[in-house]
Amino acid sequence: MTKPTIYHIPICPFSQRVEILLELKGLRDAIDFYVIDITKPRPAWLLDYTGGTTALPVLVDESDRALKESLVILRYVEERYDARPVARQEPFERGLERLLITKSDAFANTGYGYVMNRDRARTAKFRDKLLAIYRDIDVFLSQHNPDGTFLFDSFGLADLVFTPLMLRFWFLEYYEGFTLPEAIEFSRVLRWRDACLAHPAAQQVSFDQIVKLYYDYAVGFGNGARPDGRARSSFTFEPDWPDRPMPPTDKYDRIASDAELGLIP
Ligand code: GAZ
Repeated sequence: MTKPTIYHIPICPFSQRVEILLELKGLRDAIDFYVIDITKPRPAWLLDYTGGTTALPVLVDESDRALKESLVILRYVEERYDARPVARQEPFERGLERLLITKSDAFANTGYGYVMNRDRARTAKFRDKLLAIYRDIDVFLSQHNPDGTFLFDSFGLADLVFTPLMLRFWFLEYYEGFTLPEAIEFSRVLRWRDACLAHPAAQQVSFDQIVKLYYDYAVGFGNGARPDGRARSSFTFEPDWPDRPMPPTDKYDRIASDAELGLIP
């Protein structure tokens, strides 16, 4: 191997983080990307690299050493290819960047919990929790860069950590009718979100792609698992998503068949 390889799932928000970072550095070709089909069992050689865990992305360097966890891989890429820094350079600003990043796990878990939930009695709780996190981010951005768009003057490390998650949350718009209220308490975070989603380095996925591929999540089945009665996962590469219809939105009442989702080759 002459360059590092990242084993990934193209639709995964965690691997999109690394793609965005490389794009910002103008180094999209510095790392090879190798697609793993999440609907099939992981190959043994991959499990050897990870010590048995199955989550992706995983980076393998030229000396055959492996790193996992997207936030760790981001730091590695940032520090190894340091000609065009994306992370802040000043220690205090780095601190603020990390502080915002610490909010990303709860943000991800809440959004994914919300889309996967099929119990109507719990829907409002997920919505409120997600809104509370958005409000908290609004406060943070308002405190540290009230008049700006991103956390600092340009799209940086903390912004790019959240962007793939906010893009995935298109599934909340489609399946839950969730949008951020146009209220004063969300105005700063709305400006940030809109600019993150529109950033040229973050255009790896589209609305229809997210909605179609994540159908199984919306009916409660994550990570390539298949709902009962279905032979194929909505994450399948064949037929590819552009050739399939938009899925039904009534996720609480029923689970669509392979045929209805256009999953039959
Ligand atoms: N912490 C890791 C990182 O790299 O940052 C997480 C990586 C990860 O979860 N990767 C997923 C994976 O490879 C794909 S993206 N899964 C296959 C496997 O065998 O583990 C997120 C959720 C969630 C469900 C799914 C995902 C998700 O909550 O996007 O919450 C954040 C998976 C139920």
